[in-house]
Amino acid sequence: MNWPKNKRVLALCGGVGGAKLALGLTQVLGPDQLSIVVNTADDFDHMGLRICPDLDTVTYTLSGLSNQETGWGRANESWRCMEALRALQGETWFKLGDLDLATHLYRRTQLDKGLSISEVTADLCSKVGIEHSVIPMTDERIETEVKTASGWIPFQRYFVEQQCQPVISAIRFVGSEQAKPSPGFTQELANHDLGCVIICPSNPFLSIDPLLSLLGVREQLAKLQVPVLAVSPVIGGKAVKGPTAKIMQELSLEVTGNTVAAHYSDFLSGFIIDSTDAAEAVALPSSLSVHTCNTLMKTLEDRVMLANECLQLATRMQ
Ligand code: FO1
Repeated sequence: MNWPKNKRVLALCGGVGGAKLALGLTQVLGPDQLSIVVNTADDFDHMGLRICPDLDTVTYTLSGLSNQETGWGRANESWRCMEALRALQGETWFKLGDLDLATHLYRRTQLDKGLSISEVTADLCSKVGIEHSVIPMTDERIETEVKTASGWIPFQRYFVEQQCQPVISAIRFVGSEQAKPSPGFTQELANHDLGCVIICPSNPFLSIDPLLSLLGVREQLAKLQVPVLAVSPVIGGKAVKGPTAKIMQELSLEVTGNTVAAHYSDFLSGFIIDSTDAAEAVALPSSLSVHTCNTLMKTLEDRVMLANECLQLATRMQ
């Protein structure tokens, strides 16, 4: 797929699922054709560090440093610090590998010098050889909380400590009411060379909604005159990874791609669903350009293929 050299693609992504398609896009688009805006609402303060899981997942994935099994953290990791911390009865519920700790310690020192999350992310990306722009959605603090029977709890306590067990009845992004998109995100949305927006197959409610909750983002996406595509994170009534399906059920939503398309209906113009869900296409709004293909990304080739399918759909829609 030869995407026009002078047209930019803006990818919106969360953690593991989104990072896979982001990697595929970096294989077919040059650094001046692609920017990736990443969710930061999973970020939290932990033992004096500022943990940015989705930014680190994308950075490690694009630089080939990521742990392929878990999708987060680094490959060839060791856990000596966690073992020593456990001996001290310190907090070990959130596993920080020895190599991963370097990222967190370095980020801490840079933030303490007054750099923004955007500046630190650009620095970290250049240090690991990433040429594409990886842009935090905002430089302000937004933190996802989920409402459970025991009240509102921080996202990582739900996701990691409680392994997504609690039933949730609501999700909120503390701090997002007045939070602005980061300078990089704002610039990409306003870029005259923007050719299309691709919403990666991340959890719409936990990973994409925080981006959409930032001041003016939904409105700007709705005004764009270029294709705004999403890849469904639901295949065959199940989510590929993580609590997407469970959350949809708990929010009394049907676990189908149609629910995802409806969730983005105010700005979506293209939708990609898996071939096994082709029958669902008839129930999608006729205003949507729908494409079916393999959306399950097991290999790098799958990631590249899906990236090309997205760009081909965007090209057909122009
Ligand atoms: N996920 C877990 O399930 N258990 C962990 O101990 C854990 C540690 C961790 C450390 C650094 C990091 O960047 C991510 C980590 N994750 C862990 C994943 C993380 O909670 C999720 O990737 C996102 O927050 C959800 O997208």
